[in-house]
Amino acid sequence: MAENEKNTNEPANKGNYGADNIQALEGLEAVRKRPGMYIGSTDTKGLHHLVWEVIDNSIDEHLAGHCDTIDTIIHPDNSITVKDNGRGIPTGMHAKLQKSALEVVMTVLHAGGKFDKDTYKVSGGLHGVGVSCVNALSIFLKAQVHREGDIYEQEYSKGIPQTKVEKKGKTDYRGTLITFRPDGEIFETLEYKYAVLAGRMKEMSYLNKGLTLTLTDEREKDEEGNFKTETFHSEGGLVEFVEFLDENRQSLISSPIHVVGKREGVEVEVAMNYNTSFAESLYSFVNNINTREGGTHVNGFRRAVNRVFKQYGDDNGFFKKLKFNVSGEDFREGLTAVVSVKVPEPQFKGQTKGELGNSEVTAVVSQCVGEAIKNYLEENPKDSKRIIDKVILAATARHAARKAREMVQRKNVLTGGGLPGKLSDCSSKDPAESEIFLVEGDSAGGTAKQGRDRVFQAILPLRGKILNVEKALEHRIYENEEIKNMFTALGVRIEEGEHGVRTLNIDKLRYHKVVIMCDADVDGSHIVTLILTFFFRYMRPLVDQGFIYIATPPLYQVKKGKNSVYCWDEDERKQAVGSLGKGENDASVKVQRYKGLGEMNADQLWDTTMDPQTRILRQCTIEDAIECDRIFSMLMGDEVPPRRQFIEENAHYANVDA
Ligand code: 0RA
Repeated sequence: MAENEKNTNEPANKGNYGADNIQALEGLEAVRKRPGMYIGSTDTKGLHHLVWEVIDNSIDEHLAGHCDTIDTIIHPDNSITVKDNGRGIPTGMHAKLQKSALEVVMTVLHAGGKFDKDTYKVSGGLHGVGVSCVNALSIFLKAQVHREGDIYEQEYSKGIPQTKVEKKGKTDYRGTLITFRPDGEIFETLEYKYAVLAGRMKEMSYLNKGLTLTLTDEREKDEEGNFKTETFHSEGGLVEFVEFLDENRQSLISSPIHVVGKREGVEVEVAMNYNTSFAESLYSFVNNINTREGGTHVNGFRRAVNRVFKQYGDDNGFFKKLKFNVSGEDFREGLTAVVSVKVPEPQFKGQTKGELGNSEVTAVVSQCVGEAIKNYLEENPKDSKRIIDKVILAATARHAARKAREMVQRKNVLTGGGLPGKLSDCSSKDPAESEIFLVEGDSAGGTAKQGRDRVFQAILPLRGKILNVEKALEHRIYENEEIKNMFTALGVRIEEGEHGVRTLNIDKLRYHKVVIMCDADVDGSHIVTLILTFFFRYMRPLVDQGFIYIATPPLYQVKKGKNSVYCWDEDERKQAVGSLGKGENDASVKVQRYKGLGEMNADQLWDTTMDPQTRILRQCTIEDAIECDRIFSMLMGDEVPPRRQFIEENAHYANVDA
């Protein structure tokens, strides 16, 4: 570092000090004026982004070979500490700016951290804006550096130093600790979500094998008074990642196919597995950043998979009996893969910058993956045949599915968007104010129809248990009456693009609230899960955009004379029994356990569950997509033991209904 400081080539110029200082302030002012430009948004996503910005600097230290542990703590006031055992942010005098390098790193926009250009910055948040942005957006930040036996500290508020860089004593430790509290003037919410942080850390541990990440939540204590804490570490990297993703699925092959390669300065690592399910789970990363919308690296991967498997099947005559061609998408069913590339200068595209744009990456990935799969197929004929058999099954089913899907969608178009007969639509045509209730059973559907506000609330009754899409071939899904009704009522359609990639077109979505309303019992929960599985696998954008909700009917009505109270849980019931009567043994107090929506009349259903003024709607959001994927595959897939265990650990209704 010392060398780099001298390397700035410019004489120390005291006259510039003021000007540089002003520049630094202007930079941070810009961040505070337009935080969205720097961290994406000021909602919960932006809030969490601050943590990734800080951790990314520590990951850089890991990638440079100087750091193996990163500890993150959520403090009770939702401030965050990130501690690493890297080299420590340099504290010496920055020749050009005439102040401590620590202050420069923390206050100058884009100073980033590394002044040396030898190592390209491989990690880095989506925006890669650096820790000075976090500083600018924090009401309080303290940087503590343990370096060469000394502790240094500086504090800031809104990015402005509140103290000098001060020596705080001696240390045997080496590393950096950053503690920050996000500014309430900037962020819409200040509450950190453990699951969001843990999910991403788990992901990072697989992407950076050998690195240990810990997460501690000081807001939550267990019975023994210990804080909630988890450690994330993987020695197996991507192979372990894929095994984890497929833990609850049945594998077709003995172990994942692993690809490691480097070409034209681009590092490629892929692990892939085939399982007996019908879903594809593909996660892609560029420089450790999750590229949700894929991009050139994913295209290269698909190209290789399609080309090499197709060639292998053709060469061995496996496809001879088929009356139609296998196509790209047939290689996707039951595929679980993680594609990770390291690109020196990544270009991100798309609405959310979640798509890699660098065109040269396609060929690089395609070649690396192609070679590796080819070798694998030659060396593992038994596993290869199993994959090919699965592909043939997929191709056959696809043929049927396309016809079925076209039928649903064509009917839709021909009849001018004819709505399902079972739908009681609302009169409003404004999707933003319209709601649709998906109601379990015709009888509850009838009650809901009477109870609703017909101006903006539509009712679609669903017959009992809808199809389990996790276990069904795709064409069965489009043949299913309840699912067809949902497509037509919602006004959404599936479109097929390159490589058979399906996207959901929601331009004509007719309601911005899609409310799943089921009985408050075990069967009802099962139906909610079935419907959510369907939305997660086939209408994912509706979940991502926050259009999916779950209604919460009350569990009890507690009544004494003319007074009555609805209760949503056991505690509320106890309280109501206490406040209305003389406690549990008071016989004039009546407790009704509502097991089904059908036990309520239309007025009660409106008052408790449908009236926007009083109801409780739970919005479905995805905090951790990977965990979600695993849980759906576990709840709805073939493997029974993990499901039984999950239910035993999580069953809430068991007590109530026992
Ligand atoms: C600048 C230069 C060097 C390391 C860092 C910054 C650095 C930044 C952060 C942020 C969080 N943890 C960090 N650890 C290190 C290189 C230091 C050297 O050459 O000694």
